[in-house]
Order: sequence, then C-alpha cells, then structure tokens
Amino acid sequence: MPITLDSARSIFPNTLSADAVPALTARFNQLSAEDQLAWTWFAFLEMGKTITIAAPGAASMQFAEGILQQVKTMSFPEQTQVMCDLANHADTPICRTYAAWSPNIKLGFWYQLGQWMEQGVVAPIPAGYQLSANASAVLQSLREMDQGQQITVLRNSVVDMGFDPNKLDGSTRYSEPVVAPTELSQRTKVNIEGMNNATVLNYMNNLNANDFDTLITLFAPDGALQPPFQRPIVGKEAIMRFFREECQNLKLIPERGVSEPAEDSYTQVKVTGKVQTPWFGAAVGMNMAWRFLINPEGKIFFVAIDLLASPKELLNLVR
Ligand code: 45D
Repeated sequence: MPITLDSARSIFPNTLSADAVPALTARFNQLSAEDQLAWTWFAFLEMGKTITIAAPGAASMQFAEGILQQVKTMSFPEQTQVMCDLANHADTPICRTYAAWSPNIKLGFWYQLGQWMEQGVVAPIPAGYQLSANASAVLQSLREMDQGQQITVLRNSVVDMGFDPNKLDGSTRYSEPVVAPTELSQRTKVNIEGMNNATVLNYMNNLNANDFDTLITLFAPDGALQPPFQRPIVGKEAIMRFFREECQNLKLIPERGVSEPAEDSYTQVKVTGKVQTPWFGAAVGMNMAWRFLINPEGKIFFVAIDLLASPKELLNLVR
C-alpha cells in the first residue's frame, strides 16, 4: 500500500495523547459567556499561585494596542460587554479584529486585560461571582490535569474566542514580527537517547534557533505537520507560515527516541521529551511526542506533534 497522509497519521498508533484537553475545551465552550470569563479568571488566579506568565515584548503587541486603548476608555458595562462578545463569538468590529490576530497576540491582549482587571482599570469579575455548578465541575477537572495540559486548555479558550475566522476573508492576518535566527555560535544542539536520525536532529536544532528558512528545507514539497489537536498543515508554504506565526522562541527538549524502517523505504521515528513555551519558560515542561515519517530522500513527509496523556507516555516508544 502506498504511503498517504492518512496512513502517515497513524504511525505509532498507541501513542496516548491528552484527550482530556479537547474534552475539557468542549465542556468549557458549553458554558455561558459570563461563566467562561469568570472561569478563566479563577483558573488564571489559581495557576498564578504556582507559575508566572511572561509579559509579551512591546513589539509583539503593536497590533492589539489600538483595541486595548479603546477598551481602556470604556465604561465598566461596556468593557464587560466587549469581553462577553468575545466569548460569544459575536459579530462586532472588535471581535472581527481579534479573529485576525495570531494566538500570541490574542494571549497578549488578554494578559493586558487581566493586569488591568487586577488594577481596577478594566471591569473585574464581580466580587462573589458564583460559578454555575457546571462551571465549577469544569474547573475541578482542570485542577486535576498536569500543568502542560492546563495551559493548553487556557490557550485554546483564548484562541477560540472572537468572530469565526473562517468567515473573514483570509487575507488579513496579524502576527508578531519574525525574530532573527539565533547566531550560529550561540546555538545549542539536542541529544536524543537511542536515535541519531540527521533530519530529526536538524528539525529540533533549527526550530530551537528560530531558523525557519533552514527548517523548511527539511520538509518534502507535499510534506505535512500536525500540531497537537489539529488537522495536518499541508505543503511547505502553509507550514512556513505556521512556523513564522506560531512557533517563535519555543524550546524543544527531546529526551529519547526510536528510528525504524517503514514501508517503501521510508523511515519512521518517534521522539519524546519536553517542550517549553516562551509564556511560561522553564516553569512548565509539556510532555510531548513527535512522530516523524521520513521519505527515502531524507525529507519529512509527515510529523505529528502530540501533547501526551501522562509523563509515563514519555517512555512509550513501541509501535
Ligand atoms: O476570559 O515541533 C482573564 C509546534 C479573564 C511546532 C483571561 C510545537 C477573562 C512544531 C484571566 C483576563 C508549535 C506544533 C481571559 C512543536 C478571560 C513542534 C486571560 C509545539 C481569557 C513542539 C487569560 C508547541 C490569559 C507547543 C491571559 C505545544 C491566559 C506550544 C493566558 C504550546 C494563557 C504552548 C497562556 C502553550 C497560555 C502556551 C499564555 C500551550 C499559553 C499556552
């Protein structure tokens, strides 16, 4: 059977990903807008006790600046309305602008609102707000997850807010400026126990160096990359855009892996380890797996990135 994108997606089928994340995100999305905002606030306060979130750089926030200033000058009821509109995916100018932002700009926007809510500049969640029984149960489930899963749920809730981006004309997108790749002399090299596939090592090292121009050359023209809980992104152009918009300043810390021959002279590789996001740095290490299918020319035909169900999965390298 020839290798296809579909067959590639099911390599290393017994990799257990964190299904609890999409399940919890679906439950969150059923809550009322008021409950969603209060829920996120409580989740954020609780997490803030153990981990600190990094303020985004000033340059990254230029696109959100206009709307942030607009919100700042509004009355409390108007501010609350804007936040509810975002949770309700309403069709308003602010919700449309929000929809065109990259995930990091959306996160930075809420980070600033959260600061202002704390300072009393933006309408806070009403004192004594009682979460619905449902929302409390969803919050309890969040508490039971590991931190990597918790921050993924929070990220999902922020990314999903605003007007439906599929209803916007796709040409308007705003993301942070792309940083320069790390100087060659400053780069670090990963070391993966049990695996020395050059393509995989180059993938990790170039992503860690924000060297997307070199990174993209590792992919086959029809190659695909499947981020956690998403459909595969297919083709070099789309993958490159994703790297520039969503993959800056990640830290990949692969630990171990296996490489084995697959059909049609392809090679399949599974690597497990940690990933850190610039938002939380070393404070949160997400347990991840990479499942690569590499073509006979040594190019990446497919790579899936999975958030793992538990730390135990870091040791699961069997087919
Ligand atoms: O509603 O190999 C308030 C790829 C209350 C690339 C609030 C990858 C009201 C290839 C608190 C104000 C990218 C796939 C809201 C690897 C309210 C590759 C604010 C993986 C919303 C490895 C809430 C990368 C706030 C990965 C401010 C897995 C919430 C990256 C902020 C994962 C939440 C990154 C933040 C993650 C969450 C980042 C900052 C999960 C950040 C999460």
